[in-house]
Amino acid sequence: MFNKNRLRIAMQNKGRLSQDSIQLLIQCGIKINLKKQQLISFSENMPIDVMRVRDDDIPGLVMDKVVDLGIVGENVLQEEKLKRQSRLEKCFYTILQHLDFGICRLSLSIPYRHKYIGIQSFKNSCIATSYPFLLRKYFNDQGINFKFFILNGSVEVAPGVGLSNAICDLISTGATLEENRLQEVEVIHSSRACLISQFGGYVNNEKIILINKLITRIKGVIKARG
Ligand code: PRT
Ligand code: ZN
Repeated sequence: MFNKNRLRIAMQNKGRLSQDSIQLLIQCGIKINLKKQQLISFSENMPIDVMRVRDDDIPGLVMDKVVDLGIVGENVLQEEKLKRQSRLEKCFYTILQHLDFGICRLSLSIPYRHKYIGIQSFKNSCIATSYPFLLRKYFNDQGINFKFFILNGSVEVAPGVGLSNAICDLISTGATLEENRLQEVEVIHSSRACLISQFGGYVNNEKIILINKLITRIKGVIKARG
């Protein structure tokens, strides 16, 4: 069980952000014995507990005040924010610190063989994505009608098998696009991992002191890594 007096941090269990998130805490001097199957781990030298979950659950755990802090990609954070706003659910949070990993962009890509003539090319087209809310906001802001198809993995194969005309997916090196003969044509959101907290409402002064200490250390680690 979580002890409410200890600082609770949620981070990704298995995936692209997990090793970097753990490494960051270690470099901040937090001694933590992470066991593979364990959802919650406890620091031995600081009043900090770590909860390891799927990245999609992290913004909600922070917004619902289950944990104090979370390490998550801005892409996942923004998607959850738009989802909650569309349902008139609460979505209070603060980005305390942008981090130096998880850097990627959410982009629109189309097959190589199609000539891109600007954003109007997407009018009434079908776009496969795992980020329907970010995608919808982008096209609503531009006043363009489109259809979307939600895929939670292997989005890049959708145009090749005739599921969609285009995709809206994360890119870091561009190798996956190349393998699937797709070209990136518009960046709709730039992202990196960030440390987020609950919005205000801290009654526990010791937690505020600890959070500030952690942020100072994180800043130091990022600076030292250059
Ligand atoms: O299981 P869980 O839900 O926790 O994990 P997940 O499978 O949803 O996410 P995961 O581990 O793949 O990614 C976690 C976070 O890492 C994302 O939310 C981003 O914030 C960040 N990130 C950074 C990326 C990438 N770079 C990235 N390249 N997430 C995914 N990709 C994928 C992309 O979807 C595509 O399939 O990598 C492929 C493209 O990579 P390149 O290098 O070929 O361009
Ligand atoms: Zn996920």
